[in-house]
Amino acid sequence: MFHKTRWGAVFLAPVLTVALAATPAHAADYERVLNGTFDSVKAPWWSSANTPSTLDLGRLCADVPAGTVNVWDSMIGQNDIPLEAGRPYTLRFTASATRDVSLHAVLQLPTAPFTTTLNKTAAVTTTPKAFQFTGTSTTANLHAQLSFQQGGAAQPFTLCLDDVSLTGGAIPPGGGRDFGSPVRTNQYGYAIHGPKKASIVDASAGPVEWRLRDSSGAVVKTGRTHVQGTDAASGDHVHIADFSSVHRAGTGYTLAVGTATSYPFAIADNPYTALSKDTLGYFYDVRSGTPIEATYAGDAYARPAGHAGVAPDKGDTDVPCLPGTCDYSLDVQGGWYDAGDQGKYVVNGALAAWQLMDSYERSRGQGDAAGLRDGLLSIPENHNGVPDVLDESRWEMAFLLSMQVPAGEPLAGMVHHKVHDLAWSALPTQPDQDSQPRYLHPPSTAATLNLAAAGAQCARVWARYDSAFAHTCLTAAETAWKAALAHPDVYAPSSDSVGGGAYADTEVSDEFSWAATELYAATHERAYLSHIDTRITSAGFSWRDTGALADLTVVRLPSRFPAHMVVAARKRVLAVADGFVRDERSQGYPNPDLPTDGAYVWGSNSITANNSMVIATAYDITHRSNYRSAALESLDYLLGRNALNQSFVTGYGTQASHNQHNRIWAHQIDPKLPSPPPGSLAGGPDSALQDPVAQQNLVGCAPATCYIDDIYSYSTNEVAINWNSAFAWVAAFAAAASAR
Ligand code: 9MR
Ligand code: 9MR
Repeated sequence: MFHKTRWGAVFLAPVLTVALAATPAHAADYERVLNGTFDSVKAPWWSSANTPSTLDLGRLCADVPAGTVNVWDSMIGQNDIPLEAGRPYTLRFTASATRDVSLHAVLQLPTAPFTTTLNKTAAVTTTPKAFQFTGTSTTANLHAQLSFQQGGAAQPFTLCLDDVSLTGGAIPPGGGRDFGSPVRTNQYGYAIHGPKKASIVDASAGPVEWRLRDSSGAVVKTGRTHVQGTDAASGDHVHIADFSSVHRAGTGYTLAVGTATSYPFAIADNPYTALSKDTLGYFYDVRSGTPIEATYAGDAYARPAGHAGVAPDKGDTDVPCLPGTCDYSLDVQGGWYDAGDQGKYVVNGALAAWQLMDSYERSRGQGDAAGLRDGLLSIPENHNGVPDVLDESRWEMAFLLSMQVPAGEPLAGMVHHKVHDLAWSALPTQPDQDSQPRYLHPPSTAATLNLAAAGAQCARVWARYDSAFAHTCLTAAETAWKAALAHPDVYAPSSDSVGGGAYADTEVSDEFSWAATELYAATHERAYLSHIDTRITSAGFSWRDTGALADLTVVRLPSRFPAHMVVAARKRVLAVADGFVRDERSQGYPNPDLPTDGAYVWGSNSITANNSMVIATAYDITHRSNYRSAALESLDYLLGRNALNQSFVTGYGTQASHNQHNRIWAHQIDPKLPSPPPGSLAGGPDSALQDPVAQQNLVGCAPATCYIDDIYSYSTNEVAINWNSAFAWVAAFAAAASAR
């Protein structure tokens, strides 16, 4: 907000009071607009496609076209404004234009019934003027839209806005949240022969009594809490109740402390069998390039093939490179849609496929192969004699292979980083209705190495079922490896995030090490050994940091690596797992992720699951029960025993996430659409508040509570294949480990 015109003159804006409201009854002037001063960024402001806008001297200036019909045909706006019913709101802004125009300031719901709080006309001149309007909201809604509308102009002009402010409402930003009962449990179920604990928010310095009730309300067990103390991530003072000694199966159990009662939960023989199926079943529902059939997915999730080349979608059948980056196009049909968007990305896609294949390799190695058998999942391939989890991962693997640069082209053997829409599509958009052009984005060393890693693993797991496919995978992996050695520093830029995510990574020594490990396991070629130089650490792993996967692969396949490597890797995995167990036990809620800086990141639930996978691997190595307990208990966190009293898994728990950011299952926006399928994991708390809904509603949140089950909160509440793969791995482990 520099008081400076486009032409350089500095002046003080005269305040023109157009309408004066009675002073609101409440004293606080809560600001409801984000970034109204346009000091350094435009977001989250947007403008119509025909009305390009830019920051100019600390203002937002837009070129308004002539010849449009309706006033709303040319707009500048901001979404996700929270409104409370019966409250007055005051809008203030400064505006100027290159000629005298009338501007409509509108505060309303952006979709039917377009409930309007304020719709006023401002006479804008070439001299910046301050305007003030008021209106009273008749609706409570987190997603109102503030817009400045100027369609219908006879002549084009430039409009500049500054110092936009909307004040009103009684709920302070980030306030008014109620997490319900202080007694937090796994809202789904505990295994009969597993740990059964609850976390209770209670200020008492000494133990308090808890009572476990069955579905009839009869008290079946009582005990006293252990005082855990103040939980740093949430600020809650937490007690823990341990009712592990209860071994009677049943549904509708509740735990009571004082007058507070938990949500109901089950104690069951193996509650994780169903969870395991659903978390793996998720991947069929996100398949691209094939109709999702009701027979397998159920009526609610059936849909036509996405990006198959049937109008209006352009199809992933013949996708060109971003203009100027290559001369060919590729058939990149198939694969899984990444997340709430319908991009397909090699880096995390390879990790997700790897994690499913690893789950299979784990089950074989542990003699649990029956758990991940053919016929387990409801997918078209469930009677082909191949374990379904391999069939499902192959759907992605085939896509990953198709992303490799063909022989004879520059960068042959490298792998395209991603394919996605030109611009972000609207919510909702069904994949067969996506009319946007899609492009291949340039290859990256990271994508190339991740294909090498997953491809080598693919060669191993498919050798016994389909040697031709195994051979294809190995050839692609070896080709990719050589290409990466020749082009070791081709990085995907973080700026490439329009219409799709960036998945940027400028440190690929970890990808080299992981790929070398997988390739050595597949080929026994000594040359790879010298490239294996990463170790698992307490930082765990993610799509960006894959170094730890080298150790996990060595531990998975002890017969394929030199004994000294296996011994060392096992030792490190146990040490890191011990740390994660300590982290889980030291907190009020059983999260094996305890960030050193206290911050929860985008997709934090996947870190919880990945760390749990490390703990589970320690169990597989040692069969020590504390690892099994800790892995099972980490599921309590994801299923509701947390600071939000919220299960992050659709369909699993009374208070369960069901509005995840997604264009296919956008029930929150269109009631005719379903919520995400059961077993969909939400990203989870992200204390950096990286979307407008989080910024509007979570201000001041304790890190572990920076989450909102709202479809527009993509930074806390999206789904993603590499998150569900982590969760599916742990769920499959839990199903197998509870069966013992
Ligand atoms: O869907 C959102 C889109 O409407 C916004 O314009 C965009 C701005 O960054 O962010 C959203 O897009 C998310 C997308 O759906 C996939 N997940 C992460 C994206 C944000 O990084
Ligand atoms: O999972 C990714 C997370 O680690 C990043 O912080 C975030 C922002 O770059 O992007 C996440 O990945 C998103 C991707 O970029 C686009 N599709 C949706 C993914 C999940 O939100």
